[in-house]
Amino acid sequence: MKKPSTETSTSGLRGEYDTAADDYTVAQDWHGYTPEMHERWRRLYARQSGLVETHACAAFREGLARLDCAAGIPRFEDANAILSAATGWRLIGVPGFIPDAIFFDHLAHRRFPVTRWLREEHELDYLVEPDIFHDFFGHVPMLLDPTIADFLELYGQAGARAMAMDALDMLARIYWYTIEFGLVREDGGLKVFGAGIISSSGETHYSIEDDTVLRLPFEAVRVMRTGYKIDSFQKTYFVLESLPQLIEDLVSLDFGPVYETWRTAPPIPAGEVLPGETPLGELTS
Ligand code: HBI
Ligand code: FE
Repeated sequence: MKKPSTETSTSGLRGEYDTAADDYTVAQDWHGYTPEMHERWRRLYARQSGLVETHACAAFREGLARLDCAAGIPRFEDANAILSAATGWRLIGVPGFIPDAIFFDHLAHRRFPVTRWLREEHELDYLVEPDIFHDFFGHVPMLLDPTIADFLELYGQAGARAMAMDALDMLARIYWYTIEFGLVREDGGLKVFGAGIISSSGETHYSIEDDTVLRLPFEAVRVMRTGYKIDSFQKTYFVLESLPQLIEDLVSLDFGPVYETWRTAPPIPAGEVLPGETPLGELTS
């Protein structure tokens, strides 16, 4: 497969698609990170970890604590020792966003692609592409949760069929509204488990605390029909009753007919409530 061409970067670590293997993996080269990069990681970590205590679900808080990665950019091999014992997952270094088919194949084999480079100083608050802070801080804690560990493998397995049925957009929305921007009800309140939220301080506050935010109960087909925003805070969040609901709802779903019915229909715009739907009220604890 032809690899996408990439722009040259200033860090010297960014977007090394030319040197990646056929499965898009690259060595982490942990010794290549500069003291400035480790210091930037510490600042990003310090800023987000306070919010984690108050706004993230228990699985995220526990996972992050187990990873013990406050002091600097973590080594994948250290995380892999913890992950392999806990859930059998393994981190692999990648140069950034990788093709869908390859991304799915890694997940189906319990390999989680983590971008190796760290955002620049002027991008601390916002980045459109994944970097190591988003991928590691945002995603890896949840890989220690048995439910999310199993779910991501199932998601990877589902990829080939979705692509064959020309319904990738529908499957991708499941990932987007859970793994990236998912909320879960916990102890009567609302907590964050999505990596896209928890790696952004603004969106963490917004998704949980803002009274005007549209929050709907998680319902797999509704999620698969809902378009999403990539350049602003989400206009709709879906709330799981518990993390296991994710697996329970999706293993019992026959994706084929759902894809067949909805794949050519225009998506429900983010932020829209359908007749008969009841948005969740204030759940903040
Ligand atoms: N590659 N590195 C990386 N990270 C992602 O989250 C990712 C990807 N490639 C494809 C992809 N996500 C999604 O488009 C699929 O979930 C559909
Ligand atoms: Fe992500």
